[in-house]
Amino acid sequence: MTAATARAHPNIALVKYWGKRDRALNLPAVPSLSLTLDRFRTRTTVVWGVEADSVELDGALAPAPAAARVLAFLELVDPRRPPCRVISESNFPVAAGLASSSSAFAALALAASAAAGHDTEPTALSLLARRGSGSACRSLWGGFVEWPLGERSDGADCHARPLAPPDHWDVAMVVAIASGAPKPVGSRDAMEHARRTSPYYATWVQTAADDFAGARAAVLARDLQHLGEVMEASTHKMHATLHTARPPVLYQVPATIACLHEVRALRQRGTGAWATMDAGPNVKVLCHRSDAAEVAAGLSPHVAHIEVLRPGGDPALEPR
Ligand code: 2P0
Repeated sequence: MTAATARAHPNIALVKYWGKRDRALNLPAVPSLSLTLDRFRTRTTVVWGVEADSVELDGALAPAPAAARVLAFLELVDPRRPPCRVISESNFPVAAGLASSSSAFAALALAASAAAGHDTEPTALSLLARRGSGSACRSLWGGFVEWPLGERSDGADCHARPLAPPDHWDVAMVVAIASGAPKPVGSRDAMEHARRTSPYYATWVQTAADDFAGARAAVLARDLQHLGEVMEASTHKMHATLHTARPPVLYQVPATIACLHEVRALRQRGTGAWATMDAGPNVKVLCHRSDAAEVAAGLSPHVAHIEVLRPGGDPALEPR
């Protein structure tokens, strides 16, 4: 029996991953770029070689579909694995829409690989984590991370890589939690639904490379206005594929729209703030750290809860 415990932070896409060219291998249709957050993290222990498989999430036995997904992931680590015990806990609400699957599968990839005595080099782990959840491949590094498409049909070159470290840029992500209600449709099903039924999906794919290149250059140049404009274009195009799917998927609630208007009003008053949304109603606002308190104050009348986060670091194994 061997055991390992790993911690990883979630990441928020500034240019979105949305749609797959290969569903079995989780190969994206578009390149994406993200910011890894501080403070929030998933902590996962894997015990390799016990009597029977078990999966515990946030203090309770995992529901069957979640347990099956975790155990199927362990088969990727080693198809001849022994029974394993997995214990995972996140210090942030899943309902916060903070990409919990990104930190979950990054932490699981690191803990399981270490427990199995395998390679824990980050690129190998990024390839592995991608199979669990696409966005997880970006949580193998802190700071700004890019996930280019790769070229190979087997996905062997489809992994994320670091673009700039956490201290590259003094930015903040202000998260406005517009609703804690369960999502009407999960992101995995929603992106496939948009791919199959939205007439705008092809345009989404065609224009993604330019957004990726623009955001990449803006991060390296620390050009917040350019990055913010590209980020907003990416999120609204992603949601346009949902609004034009059949039937449409609408994640926004009234508080979401109020936050988007507030962000625009902040900009009109001279504060550099730009919004992004994922597969849920919550709004995440990118700004300079020095403006984060003002942005949070502007958003607070519209929502019940606000979190201010900064760029976070790499995943890590806990010392034994
Ligand atoms: C992202 N999202 O880039 C995008 C933007 C949500 C909206 O990656 O099917 O849970 O496991 O690969 O990673 C959420 O999708 O999907 C996601 P799978 P995942 O962060």
